[in-house]
Amino acid sequence: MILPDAPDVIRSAYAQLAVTDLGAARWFWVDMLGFHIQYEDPGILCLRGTDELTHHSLVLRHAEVAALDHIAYRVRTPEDVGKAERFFTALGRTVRRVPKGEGTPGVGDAVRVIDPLGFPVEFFYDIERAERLIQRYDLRHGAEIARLDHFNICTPDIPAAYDHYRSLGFGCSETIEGDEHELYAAWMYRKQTVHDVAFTCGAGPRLHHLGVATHESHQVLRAADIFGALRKEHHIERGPGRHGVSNAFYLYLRDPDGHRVEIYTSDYYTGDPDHETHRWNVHDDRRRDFWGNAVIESWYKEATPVLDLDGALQQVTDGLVDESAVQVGADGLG
Ligand code: 4SX
Ligand code: FE2
Ligand code: CA
Repeated sequence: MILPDAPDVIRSAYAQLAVTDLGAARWFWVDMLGFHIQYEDPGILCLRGTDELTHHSLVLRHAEVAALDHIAYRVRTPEDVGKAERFFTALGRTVRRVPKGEGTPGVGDAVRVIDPLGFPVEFFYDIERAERLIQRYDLRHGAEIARLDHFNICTPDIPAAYDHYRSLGFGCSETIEGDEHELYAAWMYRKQTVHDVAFTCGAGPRLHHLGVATHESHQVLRAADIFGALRKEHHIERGPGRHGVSNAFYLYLRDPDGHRVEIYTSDYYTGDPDHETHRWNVHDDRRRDFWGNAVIESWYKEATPVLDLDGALQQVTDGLVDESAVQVGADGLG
């Protein structure tokens, strides 16, 4: 089948999470991580980082069950929203138009789909602009989050995820592969960084984590120190450390509902047209932590369930490969 043109995706733009206690979520994301509130209404908070000039990069919506409501990609032009609609319709997927005013606050006409991996994904062009806070040093607090960097999703079939995102025009910066080049994980991008989306093999569709960027590694360390000082160290799951893949400095936290977030800084430029994929062997114990520190089991196994377009929880399918069972030092598992 010849598919219609793929929409021109700019970047991973925002995620909307369902949270069971908006006050607790606000403490975590606003007070501790340092997101700024752009819009607030009973039941919903729209948040952004200091560098973001659009309305939000994270939306927290109150619900009975914690879940991923949807992830969203911004596209280059209003016409690309129609392209997304035609592209996913040709794939036989569930596709829904969400006119301005009926979807997420601040976002104009959008299209929501259940993609071939089972994820609820929005494509939009139009979004309200926001005030520049990059030099409002007086407003900075907590981890001083600058922007959303990436989505990491759990999906059972990594080659299928790779093929789908290739068909949407994504490049591949890095992979983790077995001895026969079987894919355990892949990092894919539209903006000129290591990734907008990465795949962790496991039961899916589930959201593994949101990656949010700080400017400097000391902000990552400070976030960990603040959680420790407040006796809230149980929110720290993995790190701080240096990733092999991406070279970023990182810290994984769990929010009050268990949604995972990675504070991430100092990856690299990938924008040259002949940028080559960097391939890690799954037995290299520097791949997930460059210093060879163990990855704990919860990081491989636990993730956020995802909703369908009607707000119902989706079933998951088990992963085809289990990286945590591979015998390497960096896991301390297997
Ligand atoms: O654990 S990995 O070093 O493979 C890794 C995980 C690299 C970059 C990421 O953003 C990530 O979540
Ligand atoms: Fe990440
Ligand atoms: Ca080791």
